[in-house]
Amino acid sequence: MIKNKFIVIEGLEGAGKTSACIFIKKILKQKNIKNILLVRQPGSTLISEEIRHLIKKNFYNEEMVKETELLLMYAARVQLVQTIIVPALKNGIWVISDRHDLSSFAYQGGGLGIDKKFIIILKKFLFNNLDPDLTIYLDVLPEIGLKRVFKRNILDKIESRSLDFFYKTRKSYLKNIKLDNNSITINANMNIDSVNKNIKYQLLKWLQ
Ligand code: T5A
Repeated sequence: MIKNKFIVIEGLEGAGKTSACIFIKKILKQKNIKNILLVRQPGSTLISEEIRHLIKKNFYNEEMVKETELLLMYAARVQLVQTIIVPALKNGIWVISDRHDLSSFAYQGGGLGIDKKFIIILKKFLFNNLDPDLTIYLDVLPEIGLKRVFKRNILDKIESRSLDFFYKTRKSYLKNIKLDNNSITINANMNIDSVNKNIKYQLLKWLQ
């Protein structure tokens, strides 16, 4: 029997991460893997969901500085990791997370320009290197991902940022994913059936 794993799905807005998490859970179930937990970041605990709300909110009379945004991401993350993810992994449960550290490197590092060294220090201090067994990066062009998100009509603070911000974020994703040997990149610009087909092929190969 395969040992339980920590799988992370990454990508820009509208890349299809949430859809992919549900699809991956279905594939794992078909492989007779029963104990699977889906989480999202920021969020998935009462406290982390409150922090998520704070992060996404537009405070019209005050700008949230980038360091505050980064620290809030990590506050939500450490709460989720310590209370849910680590106990689940210790109990043999498979964890699929919609985003993790790489999002902070891409958005707050690449997009907002916070020094990567500072994020590495935070990560090491908080998690003692809890890295995913597998990261699936859904690579989408910002215009295509945002077009999917725009269909929802209401945009949150981060979704309202410039195209330039999302290009910088994607550049950082592409740079960091190249350095990660435990990662798979999927072209997410295609229709959902083609994306799912590729995810399934790569995931089954990885599980062998
Ligand atoms: N953030 C988060 C940071 O800045 N730093 C961090 O460290 C972390 C953890 C989270 C926000 O926080 C930021 C990033 C985000 O701005 P969120 O609402 O969870 O906020 O945002 P996302 O995680 O980006 O979620 P989205 O819903 O916007 O995008 P998904 O999950 O990638 O996409 P999904 O699956 O919900 O699909 C969106 C729509 O597109 C369709 C779906 O049916 C759906 O309607 N779709 C496709 N359509 C056509 N072709 C495809 N291939 C499609 N795939 C999905």
